[in-house]
Amino acid sequence: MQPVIITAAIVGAEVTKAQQPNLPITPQEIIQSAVECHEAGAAIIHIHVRDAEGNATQDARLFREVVEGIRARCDVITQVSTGGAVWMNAEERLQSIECEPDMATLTTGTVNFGAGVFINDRQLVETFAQRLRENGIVPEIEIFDMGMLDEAMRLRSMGLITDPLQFDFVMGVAGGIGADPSHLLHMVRSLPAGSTWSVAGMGRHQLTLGVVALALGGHVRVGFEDNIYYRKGQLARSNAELVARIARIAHEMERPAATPAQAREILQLHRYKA
Ligand code: KMH
Ligand code: ZN
Repeated sequence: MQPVIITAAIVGAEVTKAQQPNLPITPQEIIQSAVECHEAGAAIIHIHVRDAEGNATQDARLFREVVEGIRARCDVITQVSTGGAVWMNAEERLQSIECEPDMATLTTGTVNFGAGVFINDRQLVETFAQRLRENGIVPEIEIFDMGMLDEAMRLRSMGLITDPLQFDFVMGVAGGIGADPSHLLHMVRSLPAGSTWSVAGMGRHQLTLGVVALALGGHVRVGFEDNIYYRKGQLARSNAELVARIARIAHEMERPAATPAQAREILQLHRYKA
């Protein structure tokens, strides 16, 4: 079986320190958490940043500080969020790619997001895809609902994204597709040949859908952005604790955690590099 690429989504835009006291907020805390996750088996760090008050921001300088700080300490793949938070406009959201990350997220449609709306109209999505392409940044296509897959196929036919495509199925967001393994199977079966995929299950589904992904040959995302608990009623001590658990289970299932170098090969990240 192929090694599993573990992505650690260590900050997010919505979780607060009040909910999870071990949430990394400052650049130094985020860098430290990224390094610990790398040591625990993560090959990709999905990055959001926070301002001095702990609020989500897409401040380019903060992203640069975090990405450069991570790169100074390990070779883990840096993947910045272009999603930001639901209250941000497109221009604000795109600032994150200025730090020349390895990858960035690309959500291909609008979805209800709890009480908010995560707006990704066609013009925004096409602009984001174009900007990633121009800057040699490999997109991870975030799928919050089934129709977003069709929109991704439209971008592919327009030449705005090219194979092999990497998808992340975000499942269990209030307003998006439910965290049902049968939905996951249906989406996986709809992918173009040669695509790679991971699953990000919300809350308790992080673990269960992660295990389903391991069995199906997919990759897995864990971390505080999607889930703050180790088990019901018990907060996780760190992002790395969640990474280490899925790495242990993966090892038992003959899916060793991919190194960043292996993940770069699997995702063909080198295709954009000179
Ligand atoms: N915070 C969500 C509204 C991404 O990182 O690209 C969007 C999000 C997706 O987190
Ligand atoms: Zn995110």
